[in-house]
Amino acid sequence: MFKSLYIHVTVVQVCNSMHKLKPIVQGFLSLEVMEGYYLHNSLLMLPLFCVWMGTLLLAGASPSTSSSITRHFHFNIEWKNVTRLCHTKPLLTVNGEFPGPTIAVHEGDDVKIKVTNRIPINTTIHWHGVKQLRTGWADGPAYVTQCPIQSGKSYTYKFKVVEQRGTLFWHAHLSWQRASLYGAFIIYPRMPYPFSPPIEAEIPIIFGEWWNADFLAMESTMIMYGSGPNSSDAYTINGLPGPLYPCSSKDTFIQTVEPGKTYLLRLINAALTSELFFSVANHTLTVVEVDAVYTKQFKTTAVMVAPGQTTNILLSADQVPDSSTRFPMAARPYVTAMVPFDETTTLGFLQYNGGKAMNSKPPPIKPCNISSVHNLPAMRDTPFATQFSDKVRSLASAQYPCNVPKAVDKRVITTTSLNLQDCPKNTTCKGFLGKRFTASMNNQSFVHPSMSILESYYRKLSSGVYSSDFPEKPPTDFNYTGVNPLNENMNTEFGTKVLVVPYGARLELVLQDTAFINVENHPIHIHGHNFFVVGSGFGNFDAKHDPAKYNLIDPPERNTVAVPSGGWAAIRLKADNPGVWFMHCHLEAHTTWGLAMVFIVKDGSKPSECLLPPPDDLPVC
Ligand SMILES: [Cu+2]
Repeated sequence: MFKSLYIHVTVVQVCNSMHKLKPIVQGFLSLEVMEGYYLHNSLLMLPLFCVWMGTLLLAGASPSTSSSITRHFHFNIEWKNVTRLCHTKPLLTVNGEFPGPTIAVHEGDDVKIKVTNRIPINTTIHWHGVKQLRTGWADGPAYVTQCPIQSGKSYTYKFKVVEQRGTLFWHAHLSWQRASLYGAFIIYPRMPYPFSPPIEAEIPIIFGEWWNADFLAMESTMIMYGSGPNSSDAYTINGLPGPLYPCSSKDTFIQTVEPGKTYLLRLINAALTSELFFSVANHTLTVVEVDAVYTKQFKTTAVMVAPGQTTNILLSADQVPDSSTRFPMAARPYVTAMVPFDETTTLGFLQYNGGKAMNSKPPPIKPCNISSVHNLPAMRDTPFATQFSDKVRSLASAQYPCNVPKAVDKRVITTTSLNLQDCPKNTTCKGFLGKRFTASMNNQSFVHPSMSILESYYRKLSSGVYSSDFPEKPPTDFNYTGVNPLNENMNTEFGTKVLVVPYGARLELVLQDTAFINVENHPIHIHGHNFFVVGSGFGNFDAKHDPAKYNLIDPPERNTVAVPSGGWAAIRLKADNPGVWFMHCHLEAHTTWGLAMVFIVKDGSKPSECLLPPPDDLPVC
């Protein structure tokens, strides 16, 4: 059950700059951890503290020394029977856990996660938001940066967490497997938090979805007939739907808190189909971080978190509970689509300690009162979602500067569209109007090749795998958000087109929603880089006037942007991570339909600006 964990300690000393550290002594420590788990507790912190103290002594007691450690984990991908809503079904899990185990590391750590595939189908795992500096081989999206891990095989993801701190998550990145294969990825900072109240405890709150039916079979049906996904049967908080669903009261998340203490809630939206609103009854929430980047603090009654996004909030247990000693917390969708939707609410509870003994049953909740009780915005409250997004600003302090590119080398404008494709002859199509649902960027519907794009790029075998001609603007100008959703809807082209940019290029990407089928909020996620959301708005992007209104002082730095429904978002990034990077909608059905693209960042001139060679155990197709 226990296996040895080797900690590789690099003792460093300060060079001229605070940031340039030079190794002077190397050593090894070992301790025991439970296989497949990382326990962030005093057992691990004690040796780390000792190493730190030793480092201080060796390096002349400089306060700026740090240590680098290798963290080992083992993920077994396996089926496990799980019951929710009185439905028992085999679920894909990591080590039999649902949600999967939390990965917790420190900023600067080397991470090695061995993933063993113990299921009869292919799989991969993605470390969502980890930049993977020069280590694209460990990023995870199937057929983009690696061939899948085949049944019975293992692959060890090796990477370093460089200058990132906060809440991220991991999830499967092949078909719809992430519906149950997900968990928190927490990076502890090397410096104290830049917010003041002492934190009593840190609580991951992972939102997910539950289908009574087999979601992988549902995906196969979607692909075969061009149809849409079935709505999920429940939303979940840490895998638990809560008492508003049939046969579900016992599966309710309850968090105990001490009156007067402050807690850090790490909100993660791992759901597949929905942006979500979240609130805690009677409590004000303080946002301090999004997508593992500190923000300016702001208070809010509720949070909007899109699939692929994370949000850290402070919650003070400063209210007086009634005789139930509990306050409900709730999440339900922020809906912009017109298609049928899971419009249910997942509920958990904040249990105040020191109140009377915990009830065995949660207090009765009247669904019709949820909105007033929990500060939850109405499901179509776009004004709230917009105001919330507009409040998110980078901290932009001396210690945590906002390095937004002030000028750009290239602007790429791309539509993010849903489309209807004419039904091919002699086939059955079950999308709207008897056609096939597709989705596209600049009218290109992304097709996964049958081998890894990164590998074919690295080995210069691109022929037949991808082409380097992703269009840098829409093929035709039209009134993107004003077209007739059905009459003017257009067929797309299918292919694997990539955008190639030189190392260090300062890019601006304008993501333009369209009205085809319906306008909709698309959470666009970029691999390998964070970006800055410098502008957004409703309607069509105006290249003449909108850039003048950009925020180039403290725009939010993120890995996933919720592009406004019927609007646009402009993001900037410095392409300083050589490799092949996926960019896609984090609404899973939209990615299945092709709302995705790939960009390649070429090597720079220095060795430190080049992609590392592939690892020996890289899976083969
Ligand atoms: Cu989308």
